[in-house]
Amino acid sequence: MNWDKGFIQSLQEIAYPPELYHFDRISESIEGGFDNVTDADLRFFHDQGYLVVHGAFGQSDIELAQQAIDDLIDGKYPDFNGIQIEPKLHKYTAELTGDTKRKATRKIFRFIDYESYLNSMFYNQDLLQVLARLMDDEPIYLQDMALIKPSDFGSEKPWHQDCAYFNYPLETTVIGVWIALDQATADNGCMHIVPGSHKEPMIHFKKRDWQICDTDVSGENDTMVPLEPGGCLFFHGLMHHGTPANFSQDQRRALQFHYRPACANTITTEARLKIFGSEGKNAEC
Ligand SMILES: O=C(O)CCC(=O)C(=O)O
Repeated sequence: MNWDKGFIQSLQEIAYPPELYHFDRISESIEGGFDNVTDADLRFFHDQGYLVVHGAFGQSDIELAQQAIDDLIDGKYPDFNGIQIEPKLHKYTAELTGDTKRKATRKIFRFIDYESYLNSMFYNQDLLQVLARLMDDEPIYLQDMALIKPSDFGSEKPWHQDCAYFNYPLETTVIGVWIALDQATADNGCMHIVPGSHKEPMIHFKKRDWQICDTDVSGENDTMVPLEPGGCLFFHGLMHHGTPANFSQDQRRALQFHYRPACANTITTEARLKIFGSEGKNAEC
């Protein structure tokens, strides 16, 4: 494969209506890291479904996490197989090595049992304390991922709710924590959310992904969450969110950790699909 201009351009087709993402609103946020989270911020989270904390992790954390991601992609842990390549480049997977593999990786999942620094970030005591205050319970592991939006051709993650993928009753405070490892901007696919939407479960359809139908997205309330490296977004598992494509020259790496309250009960997959996909996962819109 030849990464020339023509090849990159061939990967830049926009597969969704451009009006699906708005770029004029920016989220509320607080400065000063986890220590500065007040009770009023907890109330804000429960009302709006999110909380943005700048300066949650420091420069050395970020550098170590970036190195850990490179190590995972480069194959430092021979038994680890949680790398997902950007869908547009699947057919070239066997040819990707070294820098091209780093450039083409879209997602890394279930790494905290392999990578000790990322494990220590998942279980960071200050982070867990904020989660415990938000949940009023002990936060328990649910999922760990690194979400990479490659420069030049990183694809969209359509609007969805994470709880549509988890078997918990609707009243469970599942929380996602999205930690920027690069500057996340309007141009390179920062997170977009709809504040307050965590009170509304939506039917998901099979379209570009398992997602909220494009015509059901509340575009006018779309709010961007730009972050500096080390900034962190807490978001409720029912928050409507998505990220547009990245055709900029800047890669956008992030960690996304999910936690559930210790007391959470589970529901069956069938019960979950009754809520989030009445026709099951295969209905199209
Ligand atoms: O980081 C992104 O691009 C968004 C990913 C996301 O929302 C998800 O995987 O649930």
